[in-house]
Amino acid sequence: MIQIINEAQSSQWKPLMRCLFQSTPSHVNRALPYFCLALTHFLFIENYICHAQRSSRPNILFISVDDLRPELGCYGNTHIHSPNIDRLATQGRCFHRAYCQQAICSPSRASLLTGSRPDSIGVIENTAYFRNLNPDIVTLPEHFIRNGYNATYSGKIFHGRMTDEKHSWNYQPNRKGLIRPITPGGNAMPENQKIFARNKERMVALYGEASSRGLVHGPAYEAGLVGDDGYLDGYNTSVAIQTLDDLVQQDKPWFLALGFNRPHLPFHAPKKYFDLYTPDQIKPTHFSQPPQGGASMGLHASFELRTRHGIPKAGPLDTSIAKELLHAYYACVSYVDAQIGRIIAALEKTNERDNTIIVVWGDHGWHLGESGIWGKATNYEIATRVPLIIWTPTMPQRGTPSRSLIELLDIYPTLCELAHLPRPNHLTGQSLVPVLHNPDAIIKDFAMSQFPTPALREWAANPLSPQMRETFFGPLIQKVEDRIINQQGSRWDRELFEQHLMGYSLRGNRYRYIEWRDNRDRNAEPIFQELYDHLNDPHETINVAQSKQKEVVRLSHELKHLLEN
Ligand SMILES: [Ca+2]
Repeated sequence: MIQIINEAQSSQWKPLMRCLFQSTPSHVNRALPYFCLALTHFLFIENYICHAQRSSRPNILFISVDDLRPELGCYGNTHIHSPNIDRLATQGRCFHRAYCQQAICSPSRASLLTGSRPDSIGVIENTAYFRNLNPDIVTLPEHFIRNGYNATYSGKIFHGRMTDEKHSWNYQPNRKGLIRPITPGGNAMPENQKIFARNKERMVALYGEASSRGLVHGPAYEAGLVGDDGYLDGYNTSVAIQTLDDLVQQDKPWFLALGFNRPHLPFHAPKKYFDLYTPDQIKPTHFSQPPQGGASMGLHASFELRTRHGIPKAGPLDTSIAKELLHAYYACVSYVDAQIGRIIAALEKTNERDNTIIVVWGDHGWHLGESGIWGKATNYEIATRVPLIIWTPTMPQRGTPSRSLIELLDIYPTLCELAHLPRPNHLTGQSLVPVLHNPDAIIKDFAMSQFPTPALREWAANPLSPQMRETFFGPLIQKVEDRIINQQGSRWDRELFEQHLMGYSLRGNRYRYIEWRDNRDRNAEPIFQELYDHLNDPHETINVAQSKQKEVVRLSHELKHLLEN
């Protein structure tokens, strides 16, 4: 086809060139209409070639949301205002049993974007950079670049500064004319900026270097008297929209990633999103106790939240703070939902939606008081289950959700198959295309997640640092450690529990099985086992491992098999 067009193009050009280079003024007058006609044909054919190149491969709009649990309208939570995500779910495939591979930002994102398990790439905590550990690994956007795409991002896709600029992105976002909001410490309101500055001064004076390990923050939430672009998520959406308008003018298909920072702490959003909720109608969870007989190292002490101004540094949160935090989290969800509405509307305006695949995913869940804690970083359902919605231009049975167990690392091979790209050999996941074709399809029996000693390694493992024991968190860290020693007795060994203990969590159809292992010896007996029966106990309130040994043996065998393959 391209060859025929090139020949056609060339035959159009020959008389035109003769006119331009061999003509006198009178010839020019006579040739002018012919010139215009040829030019029009040329532009049409050029446009056709560009469009043909672009439309032979679908574009990808890849939307990530930080710390978003599947508490959305499309997951049956009618108290949440998420109309844009809900609409996409009714038009596409909403995955009701999607799980992250580790419930913390960097390992979850690195796993999804490399299509590998956290163990395989060596990224099991926030500070490890997958690229340093795996210099030649090909990431998802990098694979698209290698196959002729422009790939670019706005906002948080990889974690922190580990953005893999050299390999994963090849196109500059268009920020022209847009003003990045100035929000010291993430705060838009002057009074909260002052609290942040005072807190910083105080922490540095009290703890010196240790204060830089996450102790300096303003309030946990803020209802900002600003517009959408008064916080980064709105601004990043505006950047993505401008960039999209550029991308559609190029002669390559595109991979545009837009990453939202909310509802990650601090729960800051424009006030209009707080106003969508009535405080009196917000209900804290009924399941605020740790699971009976659960692993003492499986739950942390909500360190990350407690670093925020106004949150108690120890003990349970009272109901009024719990309700305020829930309100603010919900406001952040609605704020992000509105931005997702903006980018999808912008895509529709470009007339490219019919050739674009849309993916919306959250990197992990979040305990909003469930099991008595606030934060991510556990192996339980509430932290590992994530929202995932995929929309394609041609999928059947739109709006019918899937109940197949799936893992975030399945996204990479899915997008390869949808875009007709070869599947890189290093990928661990399975393509979700069978589920996109048929919502009843089941592609796997288990979703696996992992987390090393959450009690000590939440909040970027800061509780492990010796300086942290000198801060106001010292007594809380000691309490957490005492709780582990109390349950584990002679199995307590500081080096093991701080550095080598890994909790592996298998979510099957009925059960969640968690096995705590010494990762130095794959053949050693498990240190502790947990089993939760979702048929009778969907909120994981009782560890039934002791009374269901047959299931424990079966699932331990399945886990061993998965770890060996
Ligand atoms: Ca996150």
